Amino acid sequence: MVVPPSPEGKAECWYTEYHTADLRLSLRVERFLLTKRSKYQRIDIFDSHEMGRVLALDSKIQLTERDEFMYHEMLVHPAMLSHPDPREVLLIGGGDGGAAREILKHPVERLVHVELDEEVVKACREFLPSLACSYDDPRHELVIGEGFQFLRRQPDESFDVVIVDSTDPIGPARALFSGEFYDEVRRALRPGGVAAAQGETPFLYPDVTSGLVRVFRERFSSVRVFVSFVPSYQSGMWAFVVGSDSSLDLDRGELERRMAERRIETRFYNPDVHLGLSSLPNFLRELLGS
Ligand code: AG3
Repeated sequence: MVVPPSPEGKAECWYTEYHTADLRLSLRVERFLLTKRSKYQRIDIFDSHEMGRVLALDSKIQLTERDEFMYHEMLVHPAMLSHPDPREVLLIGGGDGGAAREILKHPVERLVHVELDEEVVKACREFLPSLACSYDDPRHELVIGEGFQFLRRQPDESFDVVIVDSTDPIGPARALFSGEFYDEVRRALRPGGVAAAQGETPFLYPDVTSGLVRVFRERFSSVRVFVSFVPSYQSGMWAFVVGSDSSLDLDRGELERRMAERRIETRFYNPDVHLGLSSLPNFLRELLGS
């Protein structure tokens, strides 16, 4: 294969992810650090020039060091701050550790973290220490296994918050977008509990986002959709869904008070972002019917 030279005349290596048959994103690679096949998937970790270190699973970019805070903070803090006193939290997926890192910024007593693929945890502990930094925290209990099965074995009302940090709804992660799965999530939540999940891109895959929102609305009396930015994901526009049977209508003052009380420090999230990004643009009001 002939590698075309870069504008500076150097050989180039690009990592390309297809977002649709007609749209793709490419990152110029500095060097590959890990390429392996686990029992479940192919794991790639590489350094890119523009976005820092990257984790990809089955050729789908899961995170880049440069923009992961925009994803993990929006997955975790709207849900955690919507609960007045989250003590026991369940995290499903997110073996890279980014969501766990954000959850443990809150004064929780216990985080039960269920991840399918031990090899992802191992790889991220070695190559992505800024994400996989809470595995040694005594509050962080890692369980290697399947999230759905784990939930089925949980007694009712075990957790204050359940957060789902899944891959795209392909293969084993498809179940994590289903009504049956959220029946279990709901059962595992204590009264006033809060559930949150990543909702994919409503710009490119509107049916996936609206399907997940429907699943939440059928199960929780209060549902909020946050639409944020993650430049390295498909289209850059990303949804996060939060549901509860308690009101999710917190005002700025209450969010600020909770954030200050818990001494949460963030780079992306703040109460104004919380309120602004849960106000949907018109094309999404039409899609999601709100
Ligand atoms: N999980 C959602 C990533 C989806 C990106 N999809 C893609 N590139 N095709 C991210 C997990 C990070 N903890």
